[in-house]
Amino acid sequence: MTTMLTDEAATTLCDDFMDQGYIIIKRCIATALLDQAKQILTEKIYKQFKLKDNLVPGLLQAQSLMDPYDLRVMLQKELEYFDIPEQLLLSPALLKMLIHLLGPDLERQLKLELLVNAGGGNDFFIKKWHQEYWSGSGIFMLQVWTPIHMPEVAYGLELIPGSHKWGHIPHENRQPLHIPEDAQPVSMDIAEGDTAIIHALCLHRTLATAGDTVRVATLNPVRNIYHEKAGFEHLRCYHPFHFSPLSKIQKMLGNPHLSAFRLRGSQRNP
Ligand SMILES: O=C(O)CCC(=O)C(=O)O
Ligand SMILES: [Fe+2]
Repeated sequence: MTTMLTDEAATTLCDDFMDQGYIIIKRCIATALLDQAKQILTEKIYKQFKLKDNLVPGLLQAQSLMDPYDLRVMLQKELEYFDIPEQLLLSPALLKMLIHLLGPDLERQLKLELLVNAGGGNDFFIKKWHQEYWSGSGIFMLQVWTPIHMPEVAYGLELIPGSHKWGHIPHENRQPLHIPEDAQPVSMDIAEGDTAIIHALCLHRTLATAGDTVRVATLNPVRNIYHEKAGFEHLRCYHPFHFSPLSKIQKMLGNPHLSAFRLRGSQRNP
């Protein structure tokens, strides 16, 4: 069962977001949707490699049989094919929060990779402290981070609350040149069914899983369709997934010239 977000709770989360640079929305993703996502990933691994019909052993074996980055891209594409990212983002409490923060005209970034934290020292997957801004996200872009498979012993991300107010942090070779000594990192309190929304300037990093523990998450950057670009978003690929009444009217009018009387007396639907 997902919980509905009251207006009061949404306002509190907005305040927390301003203060901390991230928020966790609890129990906002339906279990059935997460189960569907797990099933899709398991079946893809099975079809591709004829590996065990079980997500975690399948993933662990698959990443030794294929370039681990290509594997993650392939799996995210499979989730895309079944429309999982969009269904996640349209989960009522999450959508409500996105609308509170960005307004109702929303698009999401495409062509990403699935985040699989499966041990190993590869620092491409076990990310060091970073701001998303370093990788081209504008500051009006929100990172929506959703665990799909997350056993209780697994960690989410570690974040530095308030670091989004430090501005663009100088960095070299994907590492901050300096983190203030009094910074107090926290491990995010997140479980399957929850989702995190992170500001593009909030410092965060991966907490590596231990042993055979595997954590799978999907990151879906979201922005307002009409916001000025503040990073290099124009070099990326987007899909609009939610519209305000004004945008719906504009679409109804059919073309940017708003042709006179286009729909007058029309029986056509839509
Ligand atoms: O899920 C992770 O471990 C890292 C996610 C992240 O921060 C990123 O992909 O930018
Ligand atoms: Fe990140």
